[in-house]
Amino acid sequence: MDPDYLPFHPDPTKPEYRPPPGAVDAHCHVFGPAARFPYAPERKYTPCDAPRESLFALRDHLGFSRNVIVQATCHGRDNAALVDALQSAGDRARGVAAVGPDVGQTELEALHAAGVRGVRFNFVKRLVDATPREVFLRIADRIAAMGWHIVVYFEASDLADLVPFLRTLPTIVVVDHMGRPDVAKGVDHPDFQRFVRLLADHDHFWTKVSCPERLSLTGPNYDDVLPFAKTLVQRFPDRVLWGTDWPHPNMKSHMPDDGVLVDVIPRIAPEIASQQALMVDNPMRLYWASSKSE
Ligand code: 0GY
Repeated sequence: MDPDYLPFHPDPTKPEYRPPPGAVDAHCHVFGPAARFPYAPERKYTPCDAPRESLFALRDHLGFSRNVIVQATCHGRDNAALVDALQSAGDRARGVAAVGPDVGQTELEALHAAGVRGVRFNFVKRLVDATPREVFLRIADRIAAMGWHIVVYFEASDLADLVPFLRTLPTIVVVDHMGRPDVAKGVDHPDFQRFVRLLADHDHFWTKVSCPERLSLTGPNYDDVLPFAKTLVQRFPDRVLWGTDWPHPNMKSHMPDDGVLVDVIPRIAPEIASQQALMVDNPMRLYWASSKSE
């Protein structure tokens, strides 16, 4: 399979907004390089290689201190590229892995030592074949015992069906990309309000106010996505995370300039206190509460 989406931006601008000291890019990926870390045979897309060196250079260029690297479906349950990046980053990265229900305890402990603090459950139909919910629950029990949390990725249209299941998960649950709202419907639409209610009713639900580039119908500067992110930052200031989503897998319409994405931050979190929570305090609490060896 040839790469089937746009390559990441070769030369992102320097953002005007300076993230606070210690800022965390809490959603990004490493892909390959395929020669060293081959993509999973069962993958639904083949990304462009996006090696750790490029991620760390972007981190420094954008003014961030740390990364949370999330296992993407194109690497399946082979977390080798993720672990390699975590080890090379020292204390400056944590990870979210993909594991099966029968993952060995030794493997879980090795992932923990590398800096993994969560697993991702992917429900997006274009990205994965469906996993039975009892399998997810078995994984959840395994990783809850490690003190990890669960990151979930789904489309807004699947939320109503998923809510009863999500409520049964035994750990903190972080929802990727605001639950992928249909921004054409507006924040007052019952679909987005259902998502807001999920967070309002359950304080172990968090979300990433990320991916304006995926959700926007208008493109940069992503004005149509701002009300969604602002609502969540305002209502749940201590349960929101922000990430670039570099290298933006499967983006076909446009490839975002990561500097422009960083300049969205003060528009969704206008106060210094909310920026500090979003960029530093929340991700540090979730991912850096323990050192790698604990
Ligand atoms: C993302 C987005 C996508 C892909 C994956 O696991 C993945 O393959 O997450 C996507 O296509 O929406 O969250 O970075």
